[in-house]
Amino acid sequence: MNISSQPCVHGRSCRRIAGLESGFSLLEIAIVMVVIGLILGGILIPLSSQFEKQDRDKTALTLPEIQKAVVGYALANGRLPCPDADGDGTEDLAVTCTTVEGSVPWVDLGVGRLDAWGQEFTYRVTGNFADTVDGTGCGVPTAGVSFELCSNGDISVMDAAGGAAVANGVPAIIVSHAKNWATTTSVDEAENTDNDVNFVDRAYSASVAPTFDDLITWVSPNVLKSHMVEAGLLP
Ligand SMILES: [Ca+2]
Ligand SMILES: [Ca+2]
Ligand SMILES: [Ca+2]
Ligand SMILES: [Ca+2]
Repeated sequence: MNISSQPCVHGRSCRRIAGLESGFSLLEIAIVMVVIGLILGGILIPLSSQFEKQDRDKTALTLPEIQKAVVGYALANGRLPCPDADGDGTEDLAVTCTTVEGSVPWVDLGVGRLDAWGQEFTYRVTGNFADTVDGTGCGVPTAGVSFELCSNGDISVMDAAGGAAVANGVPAIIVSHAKNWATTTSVDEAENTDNDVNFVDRAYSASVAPTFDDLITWVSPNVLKSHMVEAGLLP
């Protein structure tokens, strides 16, 4: 900008201001970029948190539906469903379950296949609650029912890997591995992917190690048995 070509009532002041303008231009751009960065960060970070919350809320509503469907399946069939082992949504068994941990058999249960992040729910069951053998061997079996009032599940839920018990004797559990499915390095989340009877259910944490975003629900053995007794299926 040519200062002398600009109309100016106060010539000396204008020259000083114009000089400052050309000196500030780079600084101004930097400031504007920082401000835009702060504004975008201030918008996008809460926005992504909001989207994740929506996904978590949606999945948190689906889990109890699956839990109810598992109990309903037991009322209709006298046993818990086996997991789906081959990805077709139907349980896989021949007398005993093909695998005790796999996917929720969503076709048999009539529930949604995927969580809000597009991943199948993990489902684990105590094998002798889901086989076609009456009872579990703890008492006199009832014909047509795979478990008894004295039966206990083999799944344990803890508040951390190697931590305190949250629930014991659980016959069936359903897990959404949430946003970071299969990429976790958290020991508490690894406990939910290592295909054994121990699971962790604890508070969400995205920043403090070990992080945790899994969503979990399980079938209480006592709730299951009380439904079976109410339905006249167990004595
Ligand atoms: Ca199957
Ligand atoms: Ca059985
Ligand atoms: Ca997870
Ligand atoms: Ca485990």
